[in-house]
Amino acid sequence: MTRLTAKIIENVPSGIAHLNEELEKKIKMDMRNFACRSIGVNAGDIDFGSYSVAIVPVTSGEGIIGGFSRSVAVAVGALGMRSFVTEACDVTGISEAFSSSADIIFMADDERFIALNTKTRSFSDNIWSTARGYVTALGLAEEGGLEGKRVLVIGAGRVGREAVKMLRNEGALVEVTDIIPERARMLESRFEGVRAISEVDEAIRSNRLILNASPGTIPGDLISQDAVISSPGVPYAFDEEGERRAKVIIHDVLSLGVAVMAVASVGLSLFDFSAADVVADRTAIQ
Ligand code: PYL
Repeated sequence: MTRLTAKIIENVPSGIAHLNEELEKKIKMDMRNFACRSIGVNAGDIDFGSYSVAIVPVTSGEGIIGGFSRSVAVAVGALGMRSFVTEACDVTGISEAFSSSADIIFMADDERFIALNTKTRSFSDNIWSTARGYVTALGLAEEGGLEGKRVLVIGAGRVGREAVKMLRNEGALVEVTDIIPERARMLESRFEGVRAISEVDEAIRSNRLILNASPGTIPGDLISQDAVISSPGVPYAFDEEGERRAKVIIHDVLSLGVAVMAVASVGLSLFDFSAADVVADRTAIQ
C-alpha cells in the first residue's frame, strides 16, 4: 500500500464537502450512508453524535505524516461523530484518548491503521475497510450490481487481495493482474472464479468494470467506453482521456476508507471481519 505523504493528503480536509457531493452524484448517497451500506448497517441505528473519536498521531517508523491525523479527524467528523486529535503522540496520546473517554481511537503506524473501540474491544482495519468500501462503491455505481459480471482488479497487494475475496463473495468473475505476476497467480490458485492476467493493457481494454488498487497510472486510451471504475489506488491513476471515456471513476486518497473504518468500529457490523485475516495475509507474497 502506498505510504501517504503530506502533499497527497493536503486537500482532504477542504475536500470533504466536495467528496460528499461527488458521492451523491456517482452512487446516489453521501459518505455516511455509503460507509453504513458498505458494512451492512442502517445509518439510523447509529447515534453518530454520541461517539467521541480520538485520533492519536504515531511517531514510529517513518514518523508523522503532516496533516494525516487532522484529515482523519475531519473525515470522521463529516459522519457526525465528535472527533479530535490528541495533543500528545504515541502512548501518551493513547492515555490522553482514554482519559478523554474516547469511544473509538484511530491510530496508524507504517504497517497498520486501525480504529479501536474502547468499549467493545473490537477494531476495524484500514485495509479491510478500504477494500470493502471500494467494492461496495463499484457495485453501487454499476447498474444491477456485480453478480455474474467480470471485474478486473489491478494490483494484488493487501487492498487488492481483500477486494478479490469480497468481489467473489458478491458473485463477480474476477480477473486480477499485478506487476509481480506471482501475486496474481497466488490468488487464482486460492480462489474459485479468479483468473490471473499477465497482459495488463489487454485486460484493461477488455474490462468495463475495474477496481484499481495499484499505485500506477492508467493511460486513458486503454479505458473502455462507459467503464465503471472504483479506484482506491494512490496516487490518482487517470488522465483526461480516461475521465472522458469512463462512465464513472470513484477515487479519494483517505476519507472513504476512514469512513468505513469508523462505522465498522462501532461494532454493529454484520460482517465478521477478522482483522487477523488481513494481518495473516501479510505473510502472502508482498
Ligand atoms: C493508512 C494509509 C492509507 C495508504 N497508506 C497508508 C499509510 O500511509 N500508512 C502510514 C500512516 C502513518 C501515519 C503516521 C501518523 O501521522 O500518525 N504514523
